[in-house]
Amino acid sequence: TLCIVHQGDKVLLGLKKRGFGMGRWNGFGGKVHASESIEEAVRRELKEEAGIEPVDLRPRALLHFTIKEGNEDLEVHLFSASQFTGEPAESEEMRPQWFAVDKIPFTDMWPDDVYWFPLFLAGKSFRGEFNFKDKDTLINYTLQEY
Ligand code: 8WT
Repeated sequence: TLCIVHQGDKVLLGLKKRGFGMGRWNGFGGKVHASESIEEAVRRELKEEAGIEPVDLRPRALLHFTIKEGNEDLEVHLFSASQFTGEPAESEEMRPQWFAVDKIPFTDMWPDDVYWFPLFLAGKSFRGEFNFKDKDTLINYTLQEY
């Protein structure tokens, strides 16, 4: 799961402090546990990583990632929220920070983000497929709005 909180011209991202994607700004999310639904996982991760609870969670995209080296294959359910309760707070995993939509730090994000963020910010729903050689090298991608 992945959740991006946006309010007007601001987007809340977190700097991943450890593990997969360390050093990159990203939405909040993680793996779905066996005992929970996808939406429950989004809520849990947002609370754990950013200390907030979404009010208007909305499914926005399905993103399929492969990374050739390491045999990664990830199906990511992307959600958005614009309202939340609580105050964004740093966790062991993430350092939250607001960014203006015209100052999103794409060079310090996953290489796929620059392609789908514009659709996301335009309020669209979409499906994306991104194939990487390694975690820094995007080979090809497709994006389909719906
Ligand atoms: C992304 C979160 C990701 N891209 N944009 C990601 N956000 C395996 S490639 C990839 N996780 N993983």
